Amino acid sequence: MKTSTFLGTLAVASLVAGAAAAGTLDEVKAKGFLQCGVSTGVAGFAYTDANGEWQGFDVALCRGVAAAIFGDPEAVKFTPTTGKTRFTALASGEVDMLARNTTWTYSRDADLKFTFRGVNYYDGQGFMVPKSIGVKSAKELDGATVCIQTGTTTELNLADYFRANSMSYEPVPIETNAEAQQKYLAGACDVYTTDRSGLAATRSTFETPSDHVILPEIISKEPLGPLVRHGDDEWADLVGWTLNVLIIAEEKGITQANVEQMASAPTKDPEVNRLLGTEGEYGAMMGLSKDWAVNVIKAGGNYGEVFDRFIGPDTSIGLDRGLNQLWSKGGILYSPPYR
Ligand SMILES: N[C@@H](CCC(=O)N[C@@H](CS)C(=O)NCC(=O)O)C(=O)O
Repeated sequence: MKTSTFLGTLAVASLVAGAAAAGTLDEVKAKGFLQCGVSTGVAGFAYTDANGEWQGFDVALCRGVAAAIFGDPEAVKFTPTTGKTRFTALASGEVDMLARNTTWTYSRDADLKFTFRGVNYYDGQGFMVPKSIGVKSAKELDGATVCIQTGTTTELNLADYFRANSMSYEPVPIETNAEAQQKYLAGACDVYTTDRSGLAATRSTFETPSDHVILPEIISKEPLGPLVRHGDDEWADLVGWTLNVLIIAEEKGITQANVEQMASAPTKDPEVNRLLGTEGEYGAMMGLSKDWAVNVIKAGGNYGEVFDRFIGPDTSIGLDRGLNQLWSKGGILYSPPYR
């Protein structure tokens, strides 16, 4: 009896080990597409275009991972998630990864059991108010009604900030950015608070963006990045290195336009050669093709190109690179070496 229970346990253990060995990459390959969790909609970051296609800075990361695996940035389906639903969607396996302005925090690692493998946007929390109310600083917000998305770090930082400054506020809880926008414009709250990138994105969709000001205070660190479930390091590697490829490509001047030409023969830069597969067998280490990084860069260009296309100074969102500039140009964007 004991022996058979023991053997039974062993069988289950080996089944589980087998399933774990199959891993997310094999599952994704088997179904033929990546299932990527994004937000329900934030201009520039994740939105559907006139053709109903998902686009944006976060969406580009999903497309990069799809390109890494399948050589095809279209081999991805998107699941819109709110601040609240995103973590259950990932934990339950409904999505293979999240790329959705999600802040890397201790408890999301240690308690929720997720793995963040990099930051695609260094952000911080801010406040937006209608210019007409004449507020110049967050310190003047005592007693304000504040639109705030539930299930976010935003909620927690807001409470900390008001308490630290001995101020009170009345929260107006909302589920999605669209709802926040609608409530804020209807005057249901005096203030909208979220990541500053989200404020810029939301303001860009207003009829008269200049009627609204983003206050100077940045009350938190919000390192936003892609995440996966704990327990599949190979999958975490793949997602993390897809982001790293985009960063290294910018460092090395590899662009969507020149990547094929640069990959056609070895260059004088050994790291470029390793990255583009003209030297070594680096793709195989992750179960990918030799030219996987070429496909990632071909999908939407390097980090800087993706930034400029969707959220940069020449877009309606108008974000500066700031901290998200390469480390070699005064920012903190930095990838470990590809070797
Ligand atoms: N970075 C914060 C906040 C993330 C968040 O949910 N921000 C809102 C405001 S921009 C958002 O993305 N909304 C998208 C949506 O409602 O779908 C977190 O990880 O908790």
